[in-house]
Amino acid sequence: MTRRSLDRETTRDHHVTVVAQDGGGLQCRSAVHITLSDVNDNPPRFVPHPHYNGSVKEDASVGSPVLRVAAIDPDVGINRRVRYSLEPPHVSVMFAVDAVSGVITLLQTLDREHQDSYNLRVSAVDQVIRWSRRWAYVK
Ligand SMILES: [Ca+2]
Ligand SMILES: [Ca+2]
Repeated sequence: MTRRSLDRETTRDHHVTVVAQDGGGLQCRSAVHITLSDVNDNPPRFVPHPHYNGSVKEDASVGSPVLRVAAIDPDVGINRRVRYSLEPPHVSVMFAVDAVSGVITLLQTLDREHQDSYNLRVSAVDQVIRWSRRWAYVK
């Protein structure tokens, strides 16, 4: 039993001393080391902020990187492994995001006179719970 809630991301290891005492006042002590295991209690968070602006020349070749989005998650293991995807209805035939790296690339040739900006919404998911949805703007 704890007197207050525990947070692995704040303090992972706790050292406590357990004292056993008999009716005559004799006692012994034991040092106990407790390591907290992780639970998925933190969402991914885009850094440095959830809004990105990118630019790409209209003569860029297919496959060119446009920008990279990045989200961090303070949990450990699978609870911090972030995957990226484009969110409907912003799934685009013009751009794709790499699920692991967060790099947004060009899928088709551009024509600025036809369309000069695109808005994309990228989600970051920590593989357990869909926690965080953020926007990335690509122009
Ligand atoms: Ca997490
Ligand atoms: Ca955690």
